[in-house]
Order: sequence, then structure tokens, then C-alpha cells
Amino acid sequence: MDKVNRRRALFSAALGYLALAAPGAGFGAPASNPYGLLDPTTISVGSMGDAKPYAFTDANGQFSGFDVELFRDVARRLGFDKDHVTFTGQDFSALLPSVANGRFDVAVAAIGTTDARKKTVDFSDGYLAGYLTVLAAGDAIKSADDLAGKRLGVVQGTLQEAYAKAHFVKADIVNFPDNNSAISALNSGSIDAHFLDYEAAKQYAERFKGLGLAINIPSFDAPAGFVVKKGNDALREALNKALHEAMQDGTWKTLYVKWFPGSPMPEQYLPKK
Ligand code: SNW
Repeated sequence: MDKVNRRRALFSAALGYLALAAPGAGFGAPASNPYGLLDPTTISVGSMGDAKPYAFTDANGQFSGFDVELFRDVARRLGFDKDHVTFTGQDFSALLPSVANGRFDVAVAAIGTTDARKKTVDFSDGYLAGYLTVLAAGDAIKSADDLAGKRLGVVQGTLQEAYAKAHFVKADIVNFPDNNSAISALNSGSIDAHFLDYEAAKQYAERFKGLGLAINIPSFDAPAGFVVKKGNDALREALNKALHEAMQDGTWKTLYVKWFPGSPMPEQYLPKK
């Protein structure tokens, strides 16, 4: 072997070594990239900071909540420990486009599965089904009829926005980028009610005296799922398998009781005998 070829051989041997020692191998994440991740060592998740108790940032800036903990558990079953799942907060309206455009691998934030959304992204199997709730200041609003002429907040891009536009046609609908800004407007009196997910409404009602749950709309036909890029069947199917394991071994139930205490227990996600 001449000098140049020797150097080449050494160089490719070094490359081979680097490939073997690539981050992820044996360090809490799978070594190859079977799920087509943006970074093979890490699942990047787009989520929300103000959808407590589904997804939110706690006092230490850590993502927490039912959806977040369920996703971390599911990811662990795929071989990704907590340090290899990163959450980033986004406005709700940015989440699906971000997954479609390849900014995140997954979006997790009580995102309801609908045919309209399935045009741009794919969903895992459902893991939560509940109500959309009108949270009102005072007790002037008790039914949909009472919304006539009232200012009703919605977060842009949510099912609440679509539902309100189709069914609360006499209300004056006001778009917000996130729940926190809508709740500020509600507390300051610039809107009369805010329309959001039931468990989040319940949290705000507990936190702010004077806010109460006024109207509940069933949304069982749009169960929340994990959102993946269209066509990423490997990731979607792996998530589904792990999700059903988490349901079957009681993890789902433990998280449900932890985050939604007092709420009726849905049968469909409990262990099957
Ligand atoms: O459709 C419901 C589902 O049945 C369950 O109650 C969890 O919430 C939903 O997925 C609806 N969530 C809204 C949406 O998908 C808002 C999500 C959010 O604010 N993070 O548009």
C-alpha cells in the first residue's frame, strides 16, 4: 500500500469507527433512524405551554401534563428516554404546519383527529376523547342561545374555532393565539367567554374565581392523537403499538387519574381482558 492509499484506508477506518460511536448508540436512543426522525437520536415534539392539564410548562419551565407524560412513556417504549425527547411550545395554529414542514417529528397537545386535519398530517390512534367547553365570566351565559351578541374567545386553528363559527353564529367570535391571552381578555372583561378544552377550562375555573363552565359540547368523534408527518407510517405504527401497550398495562389509566381527577373514566382506553 502506498502512502496515499494507507492514509485513505486509515481515514475510512476512522469514519467507520465514528459511525459506530454515533450519538444515540447505547445512550438512551436507538442507533439507526427507523422512524425517519429529523435527528435520529431524538424525537422533537411541538406542543403548547398553556393547555394545562394536557400540555403546559411548569414553574421550572419543564413540559408536563397528561399528553406530555403519555408521549414520554410511549417514546421510552420506542427506546427514547426523557433526554431524547425534546418539547417546544408553539401557538396551536403553528403545530400542524410545523409537522407537515418538517420542523418537528410529532405534535402533542390534545389535538383532535379530523378528516380536515388528515389532509395535511397523519394521526396515531386516539388516546383521549372529551368535551369542548365554554368558560364564561359571571353567570349570564348558560346555553348556546345566551351567546347571542356576546364576545366569545377561541384559539386560532382549534376545533372550538370551527365549531363556534358553524354553530354559535350569533356570537361575536374573537381569535386569540393562545389560551393565556384569551383568559387575560376574559378576566379584564374584553370578552365574555372563552371556548377551549374541558379539562383546561376546569383548571382556569379553579384558578380564577368568577369564571365558570357554561356549555359542554361533546367531541368524542375527534379523539386526540399524536400528529406525525404525512406518510411517516414507521413512526405512526411504532407509536400506535407503544400507545396500546401503555393502555393495556395500566399506564394510561394511572396518568388519567393523576391529571384528570374526578373526571369520568372512559372505558375504551383501559386494559382489555
Ligand atoms: O376533540 C377533543 C378530544 O375529544 C379531547 O377532548 C381532547 O381535545 C380535543 O382533541 C380537542 N382539542 C382542540 C383541538 O384539537 C384544542 C387543542 C388545544 O387547545 N390544545 O382543536
